[in-house]
Amino acid sequence: MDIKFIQFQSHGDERGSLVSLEDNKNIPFTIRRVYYLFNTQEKTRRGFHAHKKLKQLAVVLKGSCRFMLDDGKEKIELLLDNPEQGLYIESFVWREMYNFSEDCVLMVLADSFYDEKDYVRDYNQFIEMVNE
Ligand code: T46
Repeated sequence: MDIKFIQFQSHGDERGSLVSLEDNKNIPFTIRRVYYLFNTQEKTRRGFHAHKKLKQLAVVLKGSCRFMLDDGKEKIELLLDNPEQGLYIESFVWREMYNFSEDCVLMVLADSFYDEKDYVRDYNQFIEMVNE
């Protein structure tokens, strides 16, 4: 599986760091939605779905968490712990998130509004769909 991390330019000086995210510039789509996960529990595993069309970019603003990405052929585990980079997640990739640090704030940029019909929440159905 081709894993794409996007490295952001960080404007850092003695006052701190600043990262700017812009539609179709350093973000490879038009941003229609932003959501973030926080107060996550270390032992909790979330996700367990793929999307039919949605493309997203996940950025850990604080702390860390792990992602397991599965395209139906290969499973890859990744650590997100750097607010200067984003993990690009295309459609038809099963994802699970876990090992959240206590202070984890995970922001996700999405190219569409929330639509439950875009979710594939059954793993067997996901495998059937990717093999079609
Ligand atoms: C994804 C991973 C990384 C909304 O009402 N609006 C929204 O924009 C989102 C994302 C969720 N919701 C509701 C739906 C559920 O009742 O919030 C609740 C929790 O959502 P979910 O169980 O889907 O959360 P995760 O952490 O399993 O998955 C989320 C995103 O849904 C998903 O697209 O890729 O984060």
